[in-house]
Amino acid sequence: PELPVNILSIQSWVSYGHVGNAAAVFPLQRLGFEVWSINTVQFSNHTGYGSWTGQVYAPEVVAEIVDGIEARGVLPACSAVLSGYMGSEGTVAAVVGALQRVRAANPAALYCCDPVMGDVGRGVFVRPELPERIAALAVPHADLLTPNQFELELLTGLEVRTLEDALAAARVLRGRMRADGPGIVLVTSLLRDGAPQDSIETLAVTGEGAWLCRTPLLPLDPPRNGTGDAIAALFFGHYLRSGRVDTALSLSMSALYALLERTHAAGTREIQLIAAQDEYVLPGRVFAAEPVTAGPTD
Ligand code: PXL
Repeated sequence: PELPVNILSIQSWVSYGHVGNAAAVFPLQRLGFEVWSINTVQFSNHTGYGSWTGQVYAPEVVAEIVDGIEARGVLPACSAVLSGYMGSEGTVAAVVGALQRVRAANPAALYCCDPVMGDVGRGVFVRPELPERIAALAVPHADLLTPNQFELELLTGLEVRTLEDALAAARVLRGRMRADGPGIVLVTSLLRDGAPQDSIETLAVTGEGAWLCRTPLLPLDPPRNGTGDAIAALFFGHYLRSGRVDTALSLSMSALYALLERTHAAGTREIQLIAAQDEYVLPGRVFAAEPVTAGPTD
């Protein structure tokens, strides 16, 4: 598509560091997108530090901001909606409400939902009622879903240990997404039986096929909050730019690897989101997205 493309991104904001919109907006802008960000909270820093200051906005603020955008007459020019961590049931409903207003103005608008719920090792870290609400309210409208392996299991109730398990679960999830859309499931942080040690994989599944991108495993400790938010933004952005899932998978994971490698080298708690800017458009080291053929692979 011709740039600039306008993306509505509804996520948290932090002043110091990079999670939520503070992890998603800049990579998307660096890829050439106009980002209309709506912040669901404004905190001093991410919650991984254990303490923070600031406020959670009332869910009604999302609709209020959409009112103002609508009053500019520009809503039909919004071609994509991105959502991430949602702190409450009210936020889930507010995100879906905003999406429906965008779609009323532009039925072709694509929705990428990052179903943030938890992670292997940490378990569910959102309020206990949220997974079911996200599954019921947001998933049916999604064109792209970016669960990690844990969230894929939680959403489907299926155990994911092998590549075949991951493919089967992703296909179950595809069946619950918007039927008129591209139906893309991106499984992140995949650690499966049979994969090489010291690597981590990302799997993209569509109605046309599946692709796997393998990158070297960097230390998972300390946790790099915001990594998932950056992945969803980079993958959605590269998909909107190229219209190709294999290209989007390869470029987004190559960019992500460069970002994490730089962060590891710097030894910082926060991801090096700004310093890695040149990697977003043209990653220095490109990891290929390999088509997944039927049957067990290594
Ligand atoms: O990365 C998800 C996220 C979103 N919003 C806030 C967070 C985090 C993760 O730490 O703290 C406020």
